[in-house]
Formats: sequence, structure tokens, C-alpha cells
Amino acid sequence: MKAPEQIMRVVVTGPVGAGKTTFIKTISEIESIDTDRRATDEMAHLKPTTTVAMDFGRVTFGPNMALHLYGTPGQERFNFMWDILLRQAHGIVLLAPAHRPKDFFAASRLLRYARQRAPEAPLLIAATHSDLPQAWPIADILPAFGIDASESQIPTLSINATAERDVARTLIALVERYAERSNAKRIAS
Ligand SMILES: Nc1nc2c(ncn2[C@@H]2O[C@H](COP(=O)(O)OP(=O)(O)OP(=O)(O)O)[C@@H](O)[C@H]2O)c(=O)[nH]1
Ligand SMILES: [Mg+2]
Repeated sequence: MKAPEQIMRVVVTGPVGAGKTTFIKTISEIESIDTDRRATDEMAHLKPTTTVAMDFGRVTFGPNMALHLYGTPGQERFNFMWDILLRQAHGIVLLAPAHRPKDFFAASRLLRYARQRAPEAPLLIAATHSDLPQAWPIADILPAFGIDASESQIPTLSINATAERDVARTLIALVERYAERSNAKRIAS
């Protein structure tokens, strides 16, 4: 008989335009659900559409695991969705747009918030837009976040969210982290 499928819920977060919807669309096996709507307010100059509720996608991982990917809305006024998603998260991917240093502070606030709300969930930081010439190297982004890479236990990657290989590599790193923690817990108990 087929082993029951284990579901890992992954929250993909980051500031407006970091690439959350793109990240999920790039890898999802089902047509990802996006709730993008035309931006009508202060951010219309930045992006024509923005996610207003959440994104959802699904990826099979090995013979009996599936990842459910939930993308948070970027705008702060939709914050209530955040709490709902974080409470259920098995892992968190924080996306930071490497080409937009003025957004690093917003990303670092999201990082602190995610750590507070879901302290148990493994988290990693993926710097998106790393394919663009103006992208900052990851080593320069972390200090702007207030994180010292040598002290930090947080894995970091530079990615292009439109490239399936990069998104897969990010999710594999997160699943490995999740598996390590689960094993450590099992041994401790
Ligand atoms: N070159 C490049 N473009 C990217 C990358 N990630 C996202 N984009 C583009 O950046 C734009 C914004 O991406 P979205 O996926 O809509 O960003 P989001 O984080 O979902 O934005 P909100 O829902 O408004 O918060 C889109 O035009 C994407 O095609 C990347 O890594 N490299
Ligand atoms: Mg979006």
C-alpha cells in the first residue's frame, strides 16, 4: 500500500515585489493560485499588480512528501494573513530583492516578525533578482539586515526566482534543515 503523503507547509514571504508570486509559479506542479490584482494605490508606480490575499502552489518531493507553498501578500495592510499562515508553517523562505537595497530594512522587519511568530520553523533567506547587474552580493545584504553571517545560523542563497533550478535548490535546502531539526527532536525525546 502507498505510504501516506507527508505535507510540509512552506511560507514564502518578503517585501513587495521581492518575487514571492514568481517563486511559487516557477516551481508549482499545479497551476498556482495567485490573487494578484491591479495596484491602485501608492505602489502602482512600482508594480502593475500585487498579491492581495496569498499565492498557493504545490510540489511533490520524493516518493511520499508534498510541499505546499503559501506566498504572503507584500503589503503590510494585509498582515492578518501573515499570522494565519505563520501559525501553520513548517518552514519559511524569506525573499529579499538583491537589486533594491532600500527594501532590505523592510525584509529585516519581516524576518524578525517571522522569527517571533514561528520560532520553531526553519527559515532561510534567498536574495532574488541576483541575475541583474545591480544586484548586491549576499555577503553585503546580510549586514544591512543587521545579521552577521558568521554568527547567523540562517542559511542564505542568491537566486533568480524565475529559474526552476534556483527555486528547487532553495526548497531542498529548507527541507534538509527541516529534516535535521525533526531528527534532532526525535533523538532528544
Ligand atoms: N530578473 C528577475 N526578475 C524577477 C525575479 N523575481 C521576480 N522577478 C520579477 O519581479 C517582478 C515582481 O515579482 P512578483 O513575483 O510579482 O513579486 P511579489 O513578491 O509577489 O510582489 P507582491 O505580491 O506585490 O508583494 C515580476 O515582474 C517578476 O517577473 C528574479 O529573481 N529575477
Ligand atoms: Mg505577489
